[in-house]
Amino acid sequence: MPEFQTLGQFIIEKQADFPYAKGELSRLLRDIGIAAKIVSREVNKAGLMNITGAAGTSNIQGEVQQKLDIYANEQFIAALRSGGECCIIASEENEHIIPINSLISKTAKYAVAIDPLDGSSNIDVNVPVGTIFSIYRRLSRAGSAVLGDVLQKGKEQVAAGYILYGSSTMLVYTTGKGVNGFTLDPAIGEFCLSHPGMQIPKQGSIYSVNEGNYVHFPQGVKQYIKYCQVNDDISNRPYSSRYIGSMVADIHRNLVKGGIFIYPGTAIAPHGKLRLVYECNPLALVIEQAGGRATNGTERILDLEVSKLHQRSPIFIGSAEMVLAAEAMLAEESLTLNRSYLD
Ligand code: AHM
Ligand code: MG
Repeated sequence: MPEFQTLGQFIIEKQADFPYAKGELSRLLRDIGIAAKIVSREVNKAGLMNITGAAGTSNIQGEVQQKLDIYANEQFIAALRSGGECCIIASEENEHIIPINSLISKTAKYAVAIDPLDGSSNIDVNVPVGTIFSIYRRLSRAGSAVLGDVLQKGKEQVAAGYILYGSSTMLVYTTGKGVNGFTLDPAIGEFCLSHPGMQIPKQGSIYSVNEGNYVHFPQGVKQYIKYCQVNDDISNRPYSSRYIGSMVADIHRNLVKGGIFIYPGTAIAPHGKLRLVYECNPLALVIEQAGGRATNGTERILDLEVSKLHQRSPIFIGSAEMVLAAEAMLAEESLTLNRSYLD
């Protein structure tokens, strides 16, 4: 008997929790796991081969595409296309949705949104990167799938997760019944259950934010950062500041150790930087399922209306009590602003 349960065995076992399931979601998760292994192999070769650096193109956000962004995008699309369970893909790297028009996918039930390689500007310097994925049940009934199939509120996700290409490669996912983490054992080429039933501590002592943007932050965020830095034995402050600049890695660390990740809106970029459909929503589902909290400062991320594929949202995500404290300071800021209008 192997010491660890593999991802494949785990998925099949969990399928029994859904008595009417026909195995489509299980197969879709398996397809994502296969693409993850291929991308992991390539990421681990970065530096040895001519696969790092910019590809000479930009994506719809105007961001420089790295060669590995394009490679990861192709691998996930190919795996989802050939798997037959996905009818449409939305990717950070593609301006428009990618309908999958094969005979089998016409009846496929699931829509997938992905950020194939998040934080890829870090790849040249050997810093962890990740893949983020989000799965919805298809809403359209017949013919080709449509944009509305992926533009659903985050709370409608049937599964979501991420792959972290770090010191080891991990796949962490939820189907709405808790969060489980798997580590890739390179010797056998399998993801093995290493972190069952992940729970984020209610209170942590790490805050993650790009403080270089401090001057542009709303007053409430500035106040929360100052609060994190104040000496207080009872609440174990000052907290540690940890910011990798790879959202998956920052959120994974905070999930394991307890902490808050913040990417706020600013006067220059009121909606922040991170994308709702394939970055904020999937990570919000994972963190909520692990007992944490994710908001845009005032509203739950998973309840936000989605109107555009590449829509951005501010995000405050992590240990529930830390997110609540940050929200309270933002609320105080808007109260003060309202009062000054009335004066
Ligand atoms: P990307 O999707 O282009 O890789 O950008 C997303 C990344 C996140 O992983 C990370 O949290 C953030 O950008 C860092 O942005 P910044 O450099 O502004 O702090
Ligand atoms: Mg990204």
